[in-house]
Amino acid sequence: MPAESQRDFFEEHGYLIIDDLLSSDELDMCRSEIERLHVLAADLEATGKPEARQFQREPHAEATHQDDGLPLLRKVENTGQFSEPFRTLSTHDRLIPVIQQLIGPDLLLYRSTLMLKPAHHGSAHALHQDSAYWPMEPPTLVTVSIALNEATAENGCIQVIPGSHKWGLQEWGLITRTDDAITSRDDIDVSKRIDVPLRAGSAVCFHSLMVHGSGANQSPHPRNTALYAYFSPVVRYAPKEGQPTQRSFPVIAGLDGQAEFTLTAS
Ligand SMILES: O=C(O)CCC(=O)C(=O)O
Repeated sequence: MPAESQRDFFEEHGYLIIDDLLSSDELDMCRSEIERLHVLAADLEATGKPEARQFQREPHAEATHQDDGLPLLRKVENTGQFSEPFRTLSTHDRLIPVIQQLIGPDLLLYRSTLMLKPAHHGSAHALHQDSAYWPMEPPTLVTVSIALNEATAENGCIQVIPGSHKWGLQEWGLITRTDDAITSRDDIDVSKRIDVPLRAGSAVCFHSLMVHGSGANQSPHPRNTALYAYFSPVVRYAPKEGQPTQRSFPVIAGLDGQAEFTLTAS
């Protein structure tokens, strides 16, 4: 799709698919890095290091460990801190021009996360808007979720309600993550929800007001994704009471090539 049509599609529907973003070599590298991060999680836990908190265990699995003895994880936050390959992936040269088309040339990174759904275990993620939880205004961030394995309805691919980024910011409460969670709200027409299946290496970008979630993994295949949220420096940091008044974010593009940019609450 030409760049201009990509932007039009995103503005109309709130999401955009990028087919075949990663090569098979890049996918292999991501998969071995995920294995290394599981080993690291086990080490950090065993030695009681505070960084272990960035590695979240799958909350609804009966087992605590995979068959190979490594912890059953559902999420790794701030991957750039622990992993050079996942830090580099946030600057991928086929991805960044697409994000720049959507929100402009200067890009900061709000979040870098691995969302892991182990085979048979990965729990669902109830519908929500990311901006309901993020202290950033206006709510115009863009997240990309890169499929590191094939993502299907059976293994819990992303689900979206197309056009819901135009609903405005709403309250969603605590995000339910049980096996069958769809939404904790009774006023949402879930019949409009669609699955976004992706080939391994393809990606979906979505607006931070897009209503989205994901199903449980009921399949024998893992569903692992690398998730990055970007924003333009027109977005302000608006912390809630008790949160720090300043926060620094990695610069991904523009802003005179500086490594980090610090935002202060106004
Ligand atoms: O990747 C998923 O399963 C859902 C992720 C998600 O909705 C989020 O982190 O906001």
